[in-house]
Amino acid sequence: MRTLDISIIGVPLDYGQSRRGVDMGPSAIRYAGAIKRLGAIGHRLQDEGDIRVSAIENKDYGETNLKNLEEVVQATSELANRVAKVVENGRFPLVFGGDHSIAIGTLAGLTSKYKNLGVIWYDAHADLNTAETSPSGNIHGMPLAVSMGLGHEKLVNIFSVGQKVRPENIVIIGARSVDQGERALIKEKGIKVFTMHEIDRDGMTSVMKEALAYLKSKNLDGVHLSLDLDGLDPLYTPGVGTPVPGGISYRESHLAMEMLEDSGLITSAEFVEVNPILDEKNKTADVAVGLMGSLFGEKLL
Ligand code: B3U
Ligand code: MN
Ligand code: MN
Repeated sequence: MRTLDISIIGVPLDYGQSRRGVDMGPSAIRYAGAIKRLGAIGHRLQDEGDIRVSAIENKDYGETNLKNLEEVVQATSELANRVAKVVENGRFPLVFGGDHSIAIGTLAGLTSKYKNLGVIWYDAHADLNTAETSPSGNIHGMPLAVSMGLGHEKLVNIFSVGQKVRPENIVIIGARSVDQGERALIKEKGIKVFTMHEIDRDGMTSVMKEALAYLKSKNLDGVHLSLDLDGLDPLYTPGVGTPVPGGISYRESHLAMEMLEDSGLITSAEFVEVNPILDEKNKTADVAVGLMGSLFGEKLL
C-alpha cells in the first residue's frame, strides 16, 4: 500500500444544479469522519479548508441558458488554482463537493502536472451535455464535455485555454441516464462507457479489470477518480439531487474502490453530490467516507 500526502479541499458549491443543500456536502463528509478514517490507514492528511463561494445567488443569467454561470466560473477557477498547487507540491488532491460542476476546476488544475490524464467517471449520468444539448441548463450535467473542450468558452478556458482531457482517456462507469446529445457525443468521440447493462451482465470484477486494462494501454501519467454518489443505487445513497434507480450496489462500489487501490493508478479523487438536506441521517456521507476507506487501502483483515 502507498502512503500518501493527501490534501483535502472542500467546495461548498450548489450553483451547478437546481436543488439547494449540496453546498453542505463538504461539512457532511468531514462530519462522517473522513480525516480520522484515512489517517488511521497511515496516510498523512492536511485539510486545506473550503473554497470561498458567494452565498448570494445572482438570478439574472444574462444571455446564456447556463444557470449561475458566473458563480460556477469563480469557484471552479479558484479550485483549479488550489488543485494545481497541491499537485505541484507532490501531494494527492482529495476534493469534497459540492455538485459535480466542481470537476471542471479539479480537472483543469490537475493539468498543471498531468499532461496525459486519465479519468474514471463513476456516475449514473454521463455529464456530457453542452449549452446546446442540456435539457436543464444545469452545469453539473456538463463537466466532462467542458473538460474535453466542448461548451461555453468561460468554462472551457478555466485555468488554461481549451481541452484538459482526451476523450480516449475517459472511462464512465454506472451510466443509466444519458441524454440524446450525450449519446451522440459518446459515439462521435468513442468514449468508453460501462453502463449498468455491462455491470449486471459481466459483474463489477470484469468491468473494473477491463476499465483498468483500457486505461493502462493509454500511457497515462495520472488517473483521476471523479465519484458522483448518485452512481450508487439511491437505496445506499439517498442524499443526492438526481437519484436514478437501478444503480451500482454498496458492495460492488467497495469492490471497485479496492480494485482501484490495488492498481496503484489513482493520483487524485473527488467525491461529489452529497446533499445532507435530502439525506437520511448522513447516510450518503457515511457511504462516501467508507468508499474513501477502500480507495485508500483500508483492508478487511
Ligand atoms: N443529464 C441531465 C441530468 C443530470 C446530469 N447530472 C445530474 N443530473 N446529476 C442534465 O441536466 O444534464
Ligand atoms: Mn455527475
Ligand atoms: Mn450523476
